[in-house]
This record gives sequence, structure tokens and C-alpha cells, in this order.
Amino acid sequence: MNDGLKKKIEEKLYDLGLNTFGFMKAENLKKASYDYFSKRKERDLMTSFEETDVEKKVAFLGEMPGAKTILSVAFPYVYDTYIHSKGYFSLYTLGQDYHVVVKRYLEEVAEILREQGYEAKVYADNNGLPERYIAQASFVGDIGRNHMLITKNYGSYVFLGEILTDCPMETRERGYDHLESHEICGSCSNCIKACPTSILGTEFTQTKKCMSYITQSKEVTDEELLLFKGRLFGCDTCQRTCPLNKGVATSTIQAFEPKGFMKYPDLKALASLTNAGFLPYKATSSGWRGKKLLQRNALIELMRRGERPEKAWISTEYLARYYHRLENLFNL
Ligand code: B12
Ligand code: SF4
Ligand code: SF4
Repeated sequence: MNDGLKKKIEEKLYDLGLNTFGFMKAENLKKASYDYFSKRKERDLMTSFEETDVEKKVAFLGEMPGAKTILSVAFPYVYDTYIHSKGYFSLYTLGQDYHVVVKRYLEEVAEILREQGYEAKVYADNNGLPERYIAQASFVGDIGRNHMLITKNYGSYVFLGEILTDCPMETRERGYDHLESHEICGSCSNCIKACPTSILGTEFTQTKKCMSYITQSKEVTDEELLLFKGRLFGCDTCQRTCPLNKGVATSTIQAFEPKGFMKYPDLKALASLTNAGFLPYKATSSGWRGKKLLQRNALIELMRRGERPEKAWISTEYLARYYHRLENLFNL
């Protein structure tokens, strides 16, 4: 085992201001994943978002055949939980794009392993790893009834990132037998009651009914348009209502500091975005779905408030379609 190297990695993480992390054996993840996904398939719980062939689904570990250890790290992102009453972006989108930020931090740590001749790959979100499971297995936190990974220090307001390496290290880990009991929640059911589309309370299989997914979808139904209720991108309802998020520590990661235009969005500026005007939004975690989605979502909020957008803003056929549907829906 590489106790010295592990200590060096831990020190580096603390130096970077990251104090919530854990290690698990790659082999244990492979076994648990195969077992877990086979059971989900048997129970017909696989979603259309997922690879349904279990062999292919666990192939992520094939990316590094000699992988020995996975490091899971939580990145706190919330500065404060302020909400703008005239349309708001979800808290996770307010700063610089987390895919870029998390990878940048983890690359610094991975370098320590590479310098010693080990392989090290970094991951953040857009990958096949079951990131929440890895984090709970390596004691980074517990999974609540809202399906979020909840840490002691920062509650659920954390992003997750990982390093996969062929360096063997001492680990402290657990299985998943206890997962569905959500012990961390006690008798609370706030999130189940608060969820606008009532999808909590069972295994999270109705992912397409999650408002986070809906606000990021290019096409939505009239019924869904009525559920936006101020949301411009993402949904925080099941986290805002969670008592385990009260009084938690805030982020010190500067890149996640909320940008003014995200914290206090100007709906008119958003609805009439030009390509150049979109660039600052593109650099945040709300950018990846493109300009027209942000314009469409601003239009929804403006018209929900009874305001008529200027004709010049309805610059594409896509926006015109939504404009006419919203006119009818809100009787404008
Ligand atoms: C697809 C996706 C979505 C989809 C579907 C979500 C879903 N639950 O499946 C949508 C768009 C709806 C979404 C929404 C959000 N997401 Co998202 N999403 C993902 C993504 C890319 C894949 C998730 C996935 O594979 N789901 C399939 C199911 C099976 O897994 P799961 O819910 O993640 O975790 C369950 C399993 O671990 C399971 N489990 C139980 N036992 C076992 C045993 C084994 C062996 C295994 C493998 C699993 C397992 O229990 C867990 C809880 O239900 C992950 C990144 C990643 N690679 O993991 C981010 C991720 C889960 N999302 C994240 C975030 C921040 C969000 C939002 C909060 C964003 C927002 N504010 O709008 C919401 C939260 C909604 C919610 N209550 O879960 C973070 C979560 C951080 C955290 N603290 O938990 C992640 C980890 C991204 C990241 N790197 O930070 N997301
Ligand atoms: S993010 Fe919103 S819609 Fe999705 S589960 Fe949580 S409360 Fe429900
Ligand atoms: S709101 Fe209550 S039930 Fe939901 S995750 Fe938080 S503690 Fe658990």
C-alpha cells in the first residue's frame, strides 16, 4: 500500500480547501455495480437515460483495466441561498461551469500520482460512473430521500468528482444494503411533500418528470410550462426544503462565486440574447443547453408574470412557437 502517497494526496486536497473526500477499491465498485444494476434490470427500474445492457453499463471500469482505487471528492458550491423573486437560476448554475472547475482541481491532485508513475483519470459529471454511489460507499456522505448525496459539512450543495487510479491505497468503505432506508433523514419527508412533480418517495426512476430535466428540455408540454413557476434552469426545491441543508458551511471555491447576472437575472436581456451576449452565460453551468433554451425559459417567466415581450425578441421560429403557446396558456 502507498501510505506516503495517500498522505500527500490528502494534504494536497486540504491545501486546495477540499476537506470532504473518501477512497474505495475499484474492484468493489465493479462487483457492487454489476449486482445493483442486474437487480434494477430484473425489477424493470432502468430509465431511458441509462445504458440498459449491464455489461456495457459497468464497462466504465474497463477504461483502466488495472484500476485499483477511486477517490471521491465533494466540491461545495453554494455562497448563499438567496432566491430572486422575479425568476431565478438554480444555485448550482450561478458560478463558473463546474465541469471545468472540478476537473481543474482534480488534475492538480492527479499529477501527484502521475509523477510517481501511476495512471490517473479525472471525472466530473459527464461520465458513466455512479458518482453518488461512489461518494456514499467511501463515506463522503449519505443519500437522502431526495436522492441527493448529503455531506456533514455542506449538506447536499456539493458537486462530485473522482480520480480513478491504478495506485493501490488503503480504503474505508461500505456496501449499499442500507441505502433504501435513508437513515440520515430520520422521520422527515419534507422533500417528498415539496417536490412539484411528486416523483420522490420511491426509487428515482421518473427522471423525465424532474423539473431539473424539464427546464433543460428543448420541448416541453403545456402542463409542464405551468410548473416552471420562476425556475429558469434547474430545480432546488428538494434541497431548499431539506433540514440537513440548514446552517451548513458555504463554499470557498472562488470560481463558484455567483455572477451578478446569474443571481439577479434580467429577463428582458435574457429573452433578447445575441450570440455575443450569450457568451457569459455559456461559461456558467447553465450554458451547455444553448442560447435558445435560456431565451425560451425567460419568455416563460416573463409571460407568466403577464408581461408581453417585444416582437423583436421573438427572433426564431422556435421562440415564436412558444410565444403563441404562452399567449394562450396565460390568456395574454
Ligand atoms: C442524469 C443526471 C441527472 C438527471 C437524472 C437524475 C437521476 N437521479 O438519475 C436529472 C436531469 C433529472 C438530474 C437532476 C439533478 N442533478 Co444530476 N446527474 C445526472 C448524472 C449525469 C447521472 C445520474 C445517474 O446515473 N442516475 C441513475 C441513478 C441510478 O443513479 P443516481 O440517482 O445518481 O444515484 C442512485 C444510485 O446511486 C442508487 N444506488 C443505490 N444503491 C446502489 C448501489 C450501486 C452499486 C450503484 C451503482 C447505485 C446504487 O441510489 C442513488 C440514489 O437514488 C449525475 C452524474 C453521474 N455520473 O453520476 C448527475 C448528478 C447526480 N446530478 C447532480 C445534481 C447537482 C443535480 C441537481 C441537484 C441539479 C439541479 N439543482 O437542478 C438535480 C437533482 C435532482 C435529484 N433530486 O436527484 C450531482 C449530484 C450531487 C449530489 N450532491 O448528489 C451529480 C452527481 C453531478 C455531479 N458530478 O455533481 N441529474
Ligand atoms: S429537483 Fe425538483 S422536481 Fe426534481 S426531484 Fe427535486 S424537487 Fe422534485
Ligand atoms: S428533506 Fe428530509 S427526507 Fe428529504 S432528504 Fe432532507 S432530511 Fe431527507
